[in-house]
Amino acid sequence: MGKKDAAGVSSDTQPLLEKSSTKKRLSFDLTDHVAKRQRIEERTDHTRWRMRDDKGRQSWVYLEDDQALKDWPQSFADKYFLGLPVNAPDLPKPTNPLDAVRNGLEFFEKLQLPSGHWGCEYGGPMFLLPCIVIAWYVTKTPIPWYYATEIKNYLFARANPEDGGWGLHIEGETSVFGTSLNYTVLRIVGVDADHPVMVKARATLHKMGGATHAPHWAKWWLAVMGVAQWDIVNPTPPELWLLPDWVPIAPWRWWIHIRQVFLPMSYLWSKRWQAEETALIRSLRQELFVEDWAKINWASHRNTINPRDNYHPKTWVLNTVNWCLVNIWNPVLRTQAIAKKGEEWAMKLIEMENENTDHADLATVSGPMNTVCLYVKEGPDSYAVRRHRERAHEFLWMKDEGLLANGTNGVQCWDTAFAIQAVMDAGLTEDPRWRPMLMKALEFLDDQQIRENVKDQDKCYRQQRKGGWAFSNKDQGYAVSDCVSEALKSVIILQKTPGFPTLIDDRRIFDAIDTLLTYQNPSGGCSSYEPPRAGTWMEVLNAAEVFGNIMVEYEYPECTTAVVTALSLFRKHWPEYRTKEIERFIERAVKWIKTAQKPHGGWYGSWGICFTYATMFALESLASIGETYKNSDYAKRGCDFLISKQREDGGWSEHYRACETGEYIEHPSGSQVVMTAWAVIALMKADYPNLEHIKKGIKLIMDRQQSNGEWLQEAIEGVFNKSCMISYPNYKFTFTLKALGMFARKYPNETVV
Ligand code: LAN
Repeated sequence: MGKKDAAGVSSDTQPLLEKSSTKKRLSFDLTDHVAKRQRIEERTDHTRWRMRDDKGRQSWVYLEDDQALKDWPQSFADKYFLGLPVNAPDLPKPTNPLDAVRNGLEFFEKLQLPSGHWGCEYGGPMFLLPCIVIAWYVTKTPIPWYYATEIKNYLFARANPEDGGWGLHIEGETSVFGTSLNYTVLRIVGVDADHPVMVKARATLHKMGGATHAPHWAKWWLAVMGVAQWDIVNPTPPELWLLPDWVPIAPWRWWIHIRQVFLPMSYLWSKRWQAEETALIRSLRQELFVEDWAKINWASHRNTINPRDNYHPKTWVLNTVNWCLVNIWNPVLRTQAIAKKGEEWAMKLIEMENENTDHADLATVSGPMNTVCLYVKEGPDSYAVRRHRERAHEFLWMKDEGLLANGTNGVQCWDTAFAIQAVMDAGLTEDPRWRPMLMKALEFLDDQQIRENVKDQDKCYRQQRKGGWAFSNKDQGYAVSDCVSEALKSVIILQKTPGFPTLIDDRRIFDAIDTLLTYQNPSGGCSSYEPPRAGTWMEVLNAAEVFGNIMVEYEYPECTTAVVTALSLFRKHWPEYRTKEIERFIERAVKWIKTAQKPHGGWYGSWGICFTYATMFALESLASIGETYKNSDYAKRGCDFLISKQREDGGWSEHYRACETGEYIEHPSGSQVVMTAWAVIALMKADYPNLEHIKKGIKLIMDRQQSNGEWLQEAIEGVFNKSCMISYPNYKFTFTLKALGMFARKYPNETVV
């Protein structure tokens, strides 16, 4: 396709290396960069934005050219994402849950993108946009005016209305992490320091102690920019990568996200690389700190942190390790040769990651960091740097409030799998009305299945992935236990429905099963990307301060249940394949689910908020082996827990603080449709006998449905690492539809309205 936006920045996701004009177009002269002010406007024309779906690679394109505007009309989905009027027609008022499902599907179908998946914003965390924008700045990557403008608008819209700062995530309280980095972003995109928004944010930042009180990751970015000095950054020595594999703390054992972030961090820390000084950098040195910049004793602030940012204070063990690294290892023992060897191996691993993901990289932190590393190693115009620049677009999302960064390069496979399952739960897969939509979804999952393991997987410490699915798309290519499971279930469901073709043959289904079977931990539970490679004691080395449970993989009821249900469905259709192993897997997994139940009867959720989410999964696991309310104490206690949290209006409403504190906390804004859907699904799975409770929940979901079939966005739904929230906007469709559909099938004679 090769569409180009008007500013000449290609939104093409294919390599541009061969194209002769590319070099010229993307190379950028520093003097220009410094001298020219970033163009920034009040707003862009939202009718000019388009979501480009290139086989599941999403990027937003701004059409400045009037002819292009005519040639590429804005779709329903574009308008919906941008908050523009979509004029979806009013539908007949549903009188029963199944009609409500049909109305919901009428609307949701229109949001399916050309490649067959459902796209959505995947925002929430407020530290991701800074990673991208600072990486652009230090690598002298031009920022088109319409990006700059909408980044400004997004951050203005998301500034805390009271104190003007930004938090760790959109619903979180103001922190130094959020405020120091987003303030920096606004300055980079061209907002003046004396703009009232900046004056207010700066005052708040200063009240919190200024950027010397920022957590590790912010200090690292500011050091890369040269706004802070490297001595303020706790050590991240790349030579840790040289430790033999058997060493218990060797980084290959860490959770994939933390090791992939540590990797580029360690490379640049070792090089103490800093961006070329500009007027803006000099100015930020004055703006972000309370003290006179020239007099700051940087080393003395390595461990200074504002209490609001200190969710997981560093342990005395880590503090001791850091002290030894700073005072003994670095000055005395760390030879040039060791440092060089460490850097070289870190760079090799970064290059392998780039090759394995075609420079998309694992997620929105490591990707921009890797871009800077490549820029430092290879210079501004190398293929790797240019390809990273191109792929960065896939992490951005445009909406009514402006341009934000997504947590990953999309939610493609994950949401598509749930969309299919929602139709299945309502018993509508054979209805020809939905066949075209489902066919496209199946074709998408067919195209997105990962067909090979990564090259040299042991060398780069990757997990087997053949036959799996990633959360987003195959380019990113990191299989996750529950993403593989949900996609596999959806494929099996459709391919076993009369009228659907077998796009994925048995061998490829077996590949997925073979990979899934590698995910079980000794405890019986399943983790996310890999089985744990070290014990949870590794958390003593958690240096990030702002997150919990980040150092290693844990077992999760969500992931475990997804694998259990996928294996259960699989063995119904292929009872002969690895029968004994599957049986044993399920048995051990459900046993683990039982051990993870909390004394109050609920389960703690790590990826959705919070007990409501995980309890839904856990009760599904129990149901899959026939344990329900009437015959299982575990299931009964799970149901009683949920019932005890049901609100007067029939809904459920859990606040994200539950994830941080480990206690169920009510959301002050009242019942939420998504949580209500999770709770009623759970109760239905467990055959909860008192239907009145379920009916009240179902009625709430139906009452909240709009006349055009949609549901409106409510509070944030997802979480990671205990402290950071993340949006799953499609859950308001997929889980509501699933709950209504399940109800309609399970209790066909019950009336709700
Ligand atoms: C995700 C998103 C999907 C999520 C589920 C599939 C829902 C979950 O069941 C397993 C874990 C997984 C894959 C997951 C892990 C952590 C991610 C990638 C994220 C929450 C999206 C963003 C987050 C990532 C860590 C953000 C970058 C931040 C760092 C701390 C590195």
